[in-house]
Amino acid sequence: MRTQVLIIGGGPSGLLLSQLLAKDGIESIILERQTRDHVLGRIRAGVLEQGMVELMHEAGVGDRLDREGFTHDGTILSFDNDQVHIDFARHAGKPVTIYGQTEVTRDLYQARDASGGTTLFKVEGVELHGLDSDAPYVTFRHDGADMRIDCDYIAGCDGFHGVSRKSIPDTVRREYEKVYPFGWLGILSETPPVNDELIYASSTRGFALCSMRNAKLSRYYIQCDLSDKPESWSDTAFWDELRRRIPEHAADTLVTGPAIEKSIAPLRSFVSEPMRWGRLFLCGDAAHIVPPTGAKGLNSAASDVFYLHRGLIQHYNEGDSVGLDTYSEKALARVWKVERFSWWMTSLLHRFPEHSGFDLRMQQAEISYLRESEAAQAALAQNYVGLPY
Ligand code: FAS
Ligand code: PHB
Repeated sequence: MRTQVLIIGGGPSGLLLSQLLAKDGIESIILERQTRDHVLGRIRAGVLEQGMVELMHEAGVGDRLDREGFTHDGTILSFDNDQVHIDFARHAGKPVTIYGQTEVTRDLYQARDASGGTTLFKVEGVELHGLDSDAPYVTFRHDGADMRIDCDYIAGCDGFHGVSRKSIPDTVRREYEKVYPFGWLGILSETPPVNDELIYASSTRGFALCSMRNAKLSRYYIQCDLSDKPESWSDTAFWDELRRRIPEHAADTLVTGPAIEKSIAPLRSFVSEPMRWGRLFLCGDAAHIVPPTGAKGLNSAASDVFYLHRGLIQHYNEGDSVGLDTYSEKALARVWKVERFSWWMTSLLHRFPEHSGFDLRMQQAEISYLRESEAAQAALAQNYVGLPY
């Protein structure tokens, strides 16, 4: 088999890239390790930057997003019972859209089906070859058969645990990591959201987040110990702890119900440089991870896809490879700013076991400054809604 762009990974990065390329007549094949249902069963991100919304429209999958997505012009940060409203419209001139990653992935799979693109599921043993040549190819097993696909370029969209990043030689790769000493215990419940905007709650007991998927489906998180297990948290224990961490007005009106999904995500900051090696380009979680506090994981995957798509179009349509040659530098410039913001939001809002009294005072001073400074609120708003591509 042969294709122009071989995409490893059928998550949001790989799907969005394939759909944008297809719109421009460039052929791709997606290799996905799991089944489609497994991919669609993942409950992950919920907040889309305007840049991601625009890319979804460019990919021809913006209609349901427009109909069912919630536009938010602000968010609340609360500190015990104090709170600050961050006004996106006033400080950043654009909103964010609440639309679950599951729905993004569903829309993109449906579009890929309609465009007749090839996606091979349940592939095994993917290996990348010839990355530093002008004839790269991948080998893998599918339906019990050994397969090979030759291509012009390979997009490594296979997430943190994928094979692509590790195909870049250790002597070339530079990795930067910070692992946080806590996780997020998240639940999904068929209950009305407690507030019409998200609430990022910092309290002496730890962080909590009140989010949503639609008017009847809420998403809540509480900071938890890394040793915690979802099954060790009853629904009642979760709701009681959430109430202790969010502002009283929210705790008093919170509608609880059975958790239809309960999981714990570890938090880490991670970047692997470079994001290109020869004919391999890394996108999304394959190259970088952020703690979800800034809602940037999915959105930074989108900006990578934007840069790579533009570089490939420029190459194929104009024979100009400047976009591809500057991909890693451009993508990383934005990635590091997103890493900074996600680290800052996490450091501001969570309780750290190793924190001294001084560290606690620093958090409180940061919060007071945020509450009193329009400039500080504007900086948060501009980062949260999404820095320019
Ligand atoms: P993904 O990991 O989504 O997709 C990679 C795909 O590659 C997967 O389908 C995988 O099966 C496949 N794959 C892996 N190895 C392969 C191989 N060898 N061969 C073929 N296929 C292979 N972001 C937020 O903004 N907010 C959140 O609340 C949030 N919560 C998260 C919770 C969890 C548990 C995780 C893991 C991430 C969360 N994220 C969140 C980040 C998440 O949304 C990612 O940023 C987003 O999924 C990135 O998309 P991809 O880069 O496509 O990677
Ligand atoms: C979510 O709704 O899953 C969500 C929203 C905002 C975040 C993280 C997760 O910062």
